[in-house]
Amino acid sequence: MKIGITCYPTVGGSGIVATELGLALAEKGHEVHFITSSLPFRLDDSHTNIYYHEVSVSSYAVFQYPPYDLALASKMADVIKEEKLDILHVHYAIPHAVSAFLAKEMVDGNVRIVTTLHGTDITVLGDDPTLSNMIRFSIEKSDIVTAVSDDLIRQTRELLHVKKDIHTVYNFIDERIYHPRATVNTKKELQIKDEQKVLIHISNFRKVKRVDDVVRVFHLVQKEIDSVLLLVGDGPELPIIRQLVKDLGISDRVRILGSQKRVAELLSISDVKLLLSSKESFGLVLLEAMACGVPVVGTDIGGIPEVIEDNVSGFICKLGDIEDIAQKTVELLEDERLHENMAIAARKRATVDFHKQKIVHQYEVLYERALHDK
Ligand code: GMT
Repeated sequence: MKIGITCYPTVGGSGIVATELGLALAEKGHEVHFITSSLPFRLDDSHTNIYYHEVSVSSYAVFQYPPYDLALASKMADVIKEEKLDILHVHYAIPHAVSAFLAKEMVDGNVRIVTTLHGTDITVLGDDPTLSNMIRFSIEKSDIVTAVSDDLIRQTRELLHVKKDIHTVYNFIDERIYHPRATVNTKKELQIKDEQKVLIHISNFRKVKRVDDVVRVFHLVQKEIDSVLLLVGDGPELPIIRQLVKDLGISDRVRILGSQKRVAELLSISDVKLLLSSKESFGLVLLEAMACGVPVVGTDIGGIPEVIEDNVSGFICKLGDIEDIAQKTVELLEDERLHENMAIAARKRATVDFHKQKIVHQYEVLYERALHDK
């Protein structure tokens, strides 16, 4: 098939999943055309069957806001026509599914639109009265709609009253990157003693990630267990988190590492990963940790309980229940046998239930269906 992919090309989970999907489809022999504002993270020109079409926006004095969505629609229509695309797979309803709808109109309907919902477009924007009708419209007008968890489908129906069929297609990771790595010097380099346990949190430090809860949990854990917390990523809450770490007097035990490319290496020295978000449609970082053999502790919200099997590959805790989360984390770190069993179960879950080829095949089946239902 000839498949166009549009996503936010930045480092976020949706961009990673869209890029990995494109790469996997190209490896299977499909022709893949990325139509994005810049080269997606992890994509370069060394891949067979992959093409990149950059969307550029003209800025004229009359435009108070440069019309990216229209430039994208126009570029999509050009690529559909020139490259004879069968499928245009857009990640995020706003603005990508809307631009795709316009592009499809411009080419007289000669393409099928597949829209994947990743979360923020529904759980945050779906509540915004200036956008909710547009989001619903773009979903209803797509030929096939997928979401990254059952919970996201539930929320889409609840918030937007969408009637259309939505298929759950879970996220996946590239096992060639995420697997337990041999790490000889990493602990030493980060001034962590061999015997110290390592907790890790990775996110974009938005309010919904509740990184303050992570720090408060660690504050309790380190009283019981000799341990260090790695904070990986950057975002608006980081200054507040830095201050909290100082106020709690744990600066010597917290390593604030900013954005890092060597995530698999950092996960490989970690004993537990915490994701305590208040909104999380899937939690790709959980899968990354699990694939590296790291048990995970997450909150009982969104798609997190669909990723972590409670008491098997990690623990599911009540949102904001700092004491219970700390107690479960201590239990996991103290009980070697429990930790080993959970590490094995976590890796198995990530690499079997969320196996890349299995998920990529699910998308292929949906593409076929979209073409068949023409
Ligand atoms: O979590 C974010 O803030 C980034 C956002 C994105 O656009 O990548 O993540 C969303 O999509 C990911 C990939 O499907 C999911 O793993 C994340 O759970 C989801 N984030 C939220 O729902 C908050």
